[in-house]
Amino acid sequence: MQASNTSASITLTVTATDNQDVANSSTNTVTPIGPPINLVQNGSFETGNIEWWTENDSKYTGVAAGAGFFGEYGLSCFSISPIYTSQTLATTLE
Ligand SMILES: [Ca+2]
Repeated sequence: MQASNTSASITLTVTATDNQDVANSSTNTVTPIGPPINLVQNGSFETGNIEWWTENDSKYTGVAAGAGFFGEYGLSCFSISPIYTSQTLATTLE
């Protein structure tokens, strides 16, 4: 995934390659209205805990130092069963 950000818009390009090495990509540009708002609370787990997130099975998920892709902390998951963490985002349609 590539992302570029200007003051007026954000462009994301996602490229996926299948097991036959056939690549396909899609690009989308969005233009935010109003000041940026962080809809996801604790989205990078930098509180060092699972605060704001709901786990379907907390035995297999947690927040660990050094596991972060961004920052110090990241979500740690270890299970072969389907597990998830989720968060309900408050949005308003205009
Ligand atoms: Ca993080």
